[in-house]
Amino acid sequence: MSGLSGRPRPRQKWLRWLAVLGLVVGGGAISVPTAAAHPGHPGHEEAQAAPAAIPAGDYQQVQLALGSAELGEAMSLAVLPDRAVVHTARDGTVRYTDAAGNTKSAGKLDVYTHDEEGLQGIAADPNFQSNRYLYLYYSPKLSTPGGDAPVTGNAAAFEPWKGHLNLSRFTLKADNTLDLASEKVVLEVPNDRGQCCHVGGDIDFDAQGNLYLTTGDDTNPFESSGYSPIDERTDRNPQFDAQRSSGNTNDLRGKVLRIKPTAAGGYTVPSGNLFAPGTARTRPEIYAMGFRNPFRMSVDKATGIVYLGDYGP
Ligand SMILES: [Ca+2]
Repeated sequence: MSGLSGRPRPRQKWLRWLAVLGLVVGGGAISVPTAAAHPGHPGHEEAQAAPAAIPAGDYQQVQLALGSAELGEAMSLAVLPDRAVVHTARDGTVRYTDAAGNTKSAGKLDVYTHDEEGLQGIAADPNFQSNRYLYLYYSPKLSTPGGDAPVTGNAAAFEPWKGHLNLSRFTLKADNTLDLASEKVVLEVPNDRGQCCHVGGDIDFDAQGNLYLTTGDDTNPFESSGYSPIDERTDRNPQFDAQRSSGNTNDLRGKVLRIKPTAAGGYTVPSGNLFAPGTARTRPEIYAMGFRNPFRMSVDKATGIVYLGDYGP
């Protein structure tokens, strides 16, 4: 899974998500075994405790989709009111699996896919039944150069690699395909492209209709010997310093963001976030911060408690 490793390993991803597709529809709550090799952090794997056993009787596994033709490099999913499932693949494909297990492509976004970028999370609007809105988090193609960004250089050298991710709202048409022309970009998350890692990108709603989005620290952790990536060398690509993102109160990366989408396609900021609107050098969308790659998240509707999986040592 790209959230764990420096380089995507598609086969492992879809194998894992195959299991998740079944668990979600069968029982609601998800528990997925952790542990995959993390090449940048030797010993990390061994340090993890064995996961607690899941009482088998609490879960029902229903296979909905199988194999790369039906899942692609699977990333995330949302269950619709009629128990159909919409799911994303990193190459930009949104797939629709009906409750009987028939899968089809619902559309494809044109995405930038260097390292872990591409299409990430998907969520259905709380009023999906009436408005047919889906929210997607993805890297639009833009005019970013191909290949890797330079590791060292100056600001001018790094400038072409500035990009962003979109949190966008789309309408799912009556035939269960995505209306690409319906896109409303709700929120842009500026980032740096061409270097690994950590996009985050899970989306969920609480019972008040607030949207929660996780964002990764957009920082390469593989050249700091297992310590925090806080490289301050001035000729260094900024993507080796998480102080600019995860540790920055004025940046949307390495965070849980919490906003209230509006009917027009924008958003307002609900009260109770980390920084009151108007506070100098902060972003009011920030609900929690200091994360590395908060790759999976679920908001408990009854309590508002956010359950979060932040990958990393
Ligand atoms: Ca990056």
